[in-house]
Parts: sequence; structure tokens; C-alpha cells
Amino acid sequence: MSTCGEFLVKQLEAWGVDTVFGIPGVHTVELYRGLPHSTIRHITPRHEQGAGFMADGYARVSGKPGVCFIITGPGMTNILTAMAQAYADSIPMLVISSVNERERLGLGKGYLHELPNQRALTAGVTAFSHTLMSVEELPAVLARAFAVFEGQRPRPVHIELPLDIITAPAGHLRVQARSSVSRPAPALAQLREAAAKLRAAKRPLLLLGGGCVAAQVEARALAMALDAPTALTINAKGLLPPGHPLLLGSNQSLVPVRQLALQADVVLAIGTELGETDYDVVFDGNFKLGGELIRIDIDAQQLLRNFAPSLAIQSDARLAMRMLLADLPAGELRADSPGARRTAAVQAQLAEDLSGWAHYRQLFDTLLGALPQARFVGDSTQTVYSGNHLVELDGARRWFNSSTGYGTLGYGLPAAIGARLAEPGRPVICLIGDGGLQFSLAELASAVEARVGIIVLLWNNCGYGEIKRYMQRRDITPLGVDIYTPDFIALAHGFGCAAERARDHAHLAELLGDAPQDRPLLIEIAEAPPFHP
Ligand SMILES: Cc1ncc(C[n+]2csc(CCOP(=O)(O)OP(=O)(O)O)c2C)c(N)n1
Ligand SMILES: [Mg+2]
Repeated sequence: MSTCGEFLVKQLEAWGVDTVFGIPGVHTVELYRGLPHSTIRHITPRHEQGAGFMADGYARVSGKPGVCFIITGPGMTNILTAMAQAYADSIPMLVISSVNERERLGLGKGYLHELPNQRALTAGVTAFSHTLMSVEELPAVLARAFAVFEGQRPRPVHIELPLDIITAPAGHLRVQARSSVSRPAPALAQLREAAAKLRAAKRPLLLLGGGCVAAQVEARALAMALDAPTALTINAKGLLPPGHPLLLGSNQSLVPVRQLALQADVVLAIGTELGETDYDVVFDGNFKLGGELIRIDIDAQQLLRNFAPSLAIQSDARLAMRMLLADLPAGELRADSPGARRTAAVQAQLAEDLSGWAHYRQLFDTLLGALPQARFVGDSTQTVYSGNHLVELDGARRWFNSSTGYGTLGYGLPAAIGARLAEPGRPVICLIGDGGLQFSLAELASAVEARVGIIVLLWNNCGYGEIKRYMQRRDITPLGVDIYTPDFIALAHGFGCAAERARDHAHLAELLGDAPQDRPLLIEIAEAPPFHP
């Protein structure tokens, strides 16, 4: 007689889940009973926050939900930060946890791992959180979770199984086929109105966000059809390739792009929150739109946040783009089109504004010279901040980090592991600082164990450099920012990784070329010459 825990594994397997991230405990062992008999791979992190970040990186690359098995109480409080990070960036994540027996819920008697109300804790960082009160409900609740992942704005979902439910007999349940849920298409009248406004626009501007990552072909066609300079959020990077004549990059916080935004007569924003960490990293409130704003977003409420549009179109990004394209002249890509000339003028100014970062440009030239197909998974450090402005890649889902949105230190390493597991054939470079790495250093052990070959590019300035500068700018005596920094090379060796300090760019290129495929390579770069003036 199979149990609910075993049935769950079979149902997940049938719906295409191939990887689960988790640390087992006495409360979840019954979720593990069925795993060895399935095709699902189990990855063991060293902390539940690592499980959540791995699932996040896996989801961003694969487009599929990242799935975690987590114990009651401390496991759930540990993963909460990663769920919040995924919530902020609209990442699909399925967190399955245990919880105490139904008849023990909410009693406060001090049972093992007991929380007053575990589900309430996750409610704020999920599309929904659900306590399974009967075995029979399981297929329908799982189906609702997948409906969130594929039919609406993706967000984490938490399903908790009481201990007596996990072990309850489930032999009478049949594994169900997945019922696909469609994504919303735009209302026709609104879409026609948008197309008419865009056809009449003299100085259009296109703003694309992470909601467009599955619509790369359409994004390129739309930029061309509109002849519109195009700004990408960090999560949308790669939608237009480097050197594209209409690409403004991700520089919405810099003056030249802001001036262009003010001068634009029609702005089309698709799948973007228009949020602070992409449009105003200087926190001065000066990203402003001069012309008319048309927004397309799958989330009705998001259409009205931050900037009020004259046309708010609730739709899946790709469907709306396809329908718009059918209503617009095809256009062609020309270096001398009005849109390309407006873009080139901005790019010339940007090159001047960013000239102080020539050393970072050289670093990225070395990285991409050695590994042109690399994916960059970042934390929140100097190489990430500079790369957000300097780096363009051909292809979405190749550049993401925790410098935007929720902004959690420690994200980079586990997320890079998840990313590499999702697409093992593509090199992954984790951009991380000495501060950020110390949050999740132990995940090096998980990577060695799972034979995951990632490159950890450690930018070492022996401290919380960004915060130190921020204190200095505000005339605060730096405190708590010059942290003791361990010998990372020795530590990495201790974890079983390859590790070396890069002497110069040529040495760095050599190290990258020889990176092992089956365990991490940590490359330490000192924030000093020759890598930094
Ligand atoms: C969980 C968490 N705690 C604190 C911070 C605040 N914070 C942002 S950047 C930063 C410094 C990070 O240091 P490091 O990773 O070495 O990068 P650096 O700024 O030195 O390049 C800190 C402490 C944060 N973003 N997340
Ligand atoms: Mg640092």
C-alpha cells in the first residue's frame, strides 16, 4: 500500500519534475521513501536557504518550477528568505514541507519543530500556501500550484503536509495527467488602440522586463517593427544581442537614458515592474516618462504600480507581442534609422559616463573571451553592479543576480549551482564578493558532492565594500564593514574544489580554459592592480 508521500513523488515525476532540493529530517523522511524509485534527482544543500536559491537558479534557467522538500519549523524559517527573493522576481518555486499532525496544529505544546502557525509565515511570500487536510485533496492542490506557474504571474507556492497525512494510505489515488492552463491574451480593442498609438509615434521607447524572457524572438521583432530604442531590466538582459542598433542596455538610472525617456512620445513597457532597482538604483526618483505610457503585464495590479499608464493591457507578454506584430509594419534593422540614431547618441554618452569602469570592461572581455557562451549568476558585489551596466549577452536567462529586487547576499553561489544543474552544457560563472560568499560558503560542499562544475569568481576587497563607500559618502565613520576575511583558497581546497588566485588577465583566461567540469573552481581576484586601479 503506497503512502501519500510516495504518491506525491509519482505525481511530481509525471508532471516533469526532475530535480528536488532538500535536507531531510525526521518529519520529512516519509517524503523520501518514494524518491529512490523515481527518476527525480535529489540535491542536498547545506542550509535550506541554499535549497531555495538553488531552486530559484534552476527555475530561471529551465523555466520550470524549482522544487524543494523542507522540514517543519526551522527548515521553513530558513528557506523563507529564498522564497521572498523568488517572490520579488516572479520565479516559480514549489516548496513542499511537513508540518505537525493535524490534531496537534496550533496548540503551542512544544512539539518538535512546532511553530504557532507555519502557513501564515509563508503566506506573504507565496501565491498561496496550503495545509493539506486530506490525502484526496493532493492532486487538485498540486494542479493549482502548476496553474500558478504556467498561467499567471509565477510566484512560489507552499504546500505543507501534516505528518499523519504524509504517511496516510494513498493506494486509491491515481496519478493524474497535467491539465494545462492557458495564459491570458490581450483584449482586442485595447491591443488595436495600442498598435495605432505606436504606429503614430515619432519617438517611441520600448521597456522590457523579466516577464519577456520567453519571448526573445518576438522582442527582437517588436523593437525592429517599432524602430524603438529598447531598455532591458537586469532580468531581461540578453533579449537583444550585444551591438544591436536599438539596444540601450540596462542603464535606466543613468542620465542619457533618462533624457531619452523624457523625450519619448510613446513608451511601451512590457513585463516590467518599472521598479526602483532597475530604473532608479541611484534612489533619486528621477526616472520620469514624458510621453504616453502603454503597459502590458500578466498581473492586473502590477499594471498600475509605479507609473500609471493610459492603456493597461493585461496579457501574457509573448501573446501580446505577437498580436501587436501582426498589427504593425514589419520594419527593418538599419544603422541609420531614426531609432538607431537616437540609440547611438545615447550609447556615445553612456560610453563616456562609464569610462571610469574600463577595468571592469577588460575583466568581462577576458571572461567572455575565454567562455563566450557563459551564463553569469551573480550576488551583490562590484562585478555585478558594473556588469549590470557594461555587459550585454546574446540570449535571455544568461545574466541574473541578487542586486535587484529583494537583494539578498548569499544568493549567488547556490543559484549558480541550480543554474548549472538546469543546463549542464553551459558554463556558469558565479560573480560574488568576499562578504556575499561567506553567507553561503558551505554550498561549495553541495556542489562538490553533486559534481557540479561552476566557476566562482570571487571579488575580494576584504569587506562590505559597497556599504563602506555608502557610509563614507554620508559622512558616517565606517563601522562593521572591514570584516575579517578568511583564506578562501585554503577553504575551497578544504571543500574539495579547485582554487587559485588570478595573477593577471592572461592567467585568468588560462584558469577559465582549464576549469574542471565536475567540481567548482574558485578564482580569487583581489580588488587591486592589475584588476583594479
Ligand atoms: C542578507 C543581506 N544582508 C545585508 C545586506 C546589505 N549589503 C548589501 S551589499 C553588502 C556588501 C557585500 O559585500 P561583498 O559581497 O564583499 O561585496 P562588495 O560590496 O565588497 O563588493 C551588504 C552588507 C544584503 N544586501 N543582504
Ligand atoms: Mg567585499
